[in-house]
Formats: sequence, C-alpha cells, structure tokens
Amino acid sequence: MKVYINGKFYEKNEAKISVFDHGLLYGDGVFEGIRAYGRLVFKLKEHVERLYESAHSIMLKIPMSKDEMAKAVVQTLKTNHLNDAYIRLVVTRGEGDLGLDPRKCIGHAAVIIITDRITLYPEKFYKQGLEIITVPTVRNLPEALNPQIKSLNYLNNILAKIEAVNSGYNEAIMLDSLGYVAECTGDNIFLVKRKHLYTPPQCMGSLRGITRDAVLEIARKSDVPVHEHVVTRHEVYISDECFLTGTAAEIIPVVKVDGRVIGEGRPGKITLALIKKFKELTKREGVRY
Ligand code: PXG
Repeated sequence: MKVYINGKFYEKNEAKISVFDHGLLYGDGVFEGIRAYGRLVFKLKEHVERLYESAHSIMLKIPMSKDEMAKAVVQTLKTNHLNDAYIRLVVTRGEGDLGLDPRKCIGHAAVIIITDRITLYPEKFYKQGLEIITVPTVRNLPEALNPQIKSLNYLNNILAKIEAVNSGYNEAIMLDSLGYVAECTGDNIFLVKRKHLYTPPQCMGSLRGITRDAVLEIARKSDVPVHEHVVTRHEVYISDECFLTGTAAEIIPVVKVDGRVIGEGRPGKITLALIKKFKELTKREGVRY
C-alpha cells in the first residue's frame, strides 16, 4: 500500500508525520472519506468541496487547489491499482509547538491520502438490518463545534460509539441538544412513513452527508416525497422503515431502535429500492481513473 503525503508516495510503514503536528496534538485538521466503485470515484467533486469548506471554516489553508487535490486522489488510486476503494483524505494544521496557537504551525499543512478497503458493519446486517440504540452523548452544538465541519476531532462521535458498543450495539442515534434526532456516529438517518421519506435537516446538528444528498436525489427522481424535517425518537419508533447512510456504511437498513421493532422488523421495500438505485448510481457515475 502506497500512502500519499504532500506530493510523494510512501510505503505504509514509512508514511509518517511529525509528533508536533497539531492534527495529532489537538485534532486540528479536517478530513474526508470517499469511495471508488469499479474505477469510478463517487462524488469526488462534492467531497473535495466539503473538505475545503471545513478547512475554510477553521482557517486552515490547504496548500493546493481543489483540482490538484482531486488529481492527487486519482493518482493515489492509480498508484495502488485498486478497482474498489475507501479513500481517506486528511489535512492537518501542520507542525507547531506544544501550545494551541495555530500561528505557531509554521510548516505546511500535511495532506495525506490513504486508500484501503473497509466494511463498516458485518455483512449480515446489510441483509437483515441493524439494531441500534440512542446514547446519552448528544451531538456537538453547532454554536460550539459545528458538525458540518468534518474535523479531525471526532471524540464526540467516538464517545457515542463507545456507549453503543458497551451496550452491545454496533451503532447509536445521537440527539441534538434539544433532544431531536441528529444522526448516528458516522451516518445520517432516514425514516419512511406512509411512503414518505424523512431525514433531519442539516442545520440541526448533523453533517450534511454526501450519501444523504445522493439518496434524497434518487428518492425525488423516483417520486418518493422527501422531507428534511426535525425528527423525534417517537417518530423513529413508529416509522415503517428506517435506514442509515454514509460513505463508509453506504445504505444499511435498521430494524430495531431502543428495543422497538421498526415496521415489520425487516428491511423495508422503499429502503431496498433505494439501495438498488444507489448501487446502480455508483456503477455509472463518478470520476474515472
Ligand atoms: N455523519 C457523520 C458524523 C459522519 O462522520 C456521515 C454522517 C455521512 O456522510 P457522507 O458524506 O459520508 O455520506 C459521516 C461520514 C466511520 C466513519 O468509521 C464514518 C464517517 C467518516 C469517517 C469514519 O464510521 N462518516
């Protein structure tokens, strides 16, 4: 495996950055998770755009243009001869001293691209559906650390993941500070009720997922009415279908939430139809390499 760091490729064991990098010391940096299917990078432009938006928001200057970044992703995939891949794009604040002040990061931001394979949940759950729970850790407040910023500081999500795992579950619903459903630890959440599709609005404390947007577009084109609307736990419990979306997770059905069976307790019809259409989309759309 060859890892890209600032324009050069290194073997996995040799791919290293400084212990003084503020990405390591403070989680001061941004990242993206991207997928490639059959030598097509899915939604590359959207991921690069979101990376630069996250960086802009935290005043991190990425030392290359968006076009160069997209080219570097493609080049890394070519170098690694991968047909299908999960791509992790990381940009750190760079090397500084042991204080928080980002002005002390005098070197360049480190741009790292890693390509690998990933299966987020055991395969059987994609067929039979996941059981999830709501956890006590609420999603970061938008006015404190906006979940729209895909920063290297993912402790908020990791704490929720730990709570789920401690309780014997693979995934967790995180609420926002008002108690509405925000999202899961690394996925957006959708409900189906009376053939309508619902997902929390992106301004309420969840990430505007690129898979989420792709699913909304597929649904609109398939004449499924969509609503970006606040969602309560009660609405999740009484939904006909539930599923999660994310680049790593793709689309995974949910069949039980906090002990309540969702619909008939198996992946629903609309969920399965959306999964099929999403798979078709990933096979025909993307940047070829
Ligand atoms: N919400 C959050 C908090 C995320 O981190 C998504 C939603 C889905 O967004 P996209 O754009 O991918 O549809 C994400 C992204 C993991 C993991 O190991 C998950 C993400 C990123 C990194 C790791 O679960 N998901």
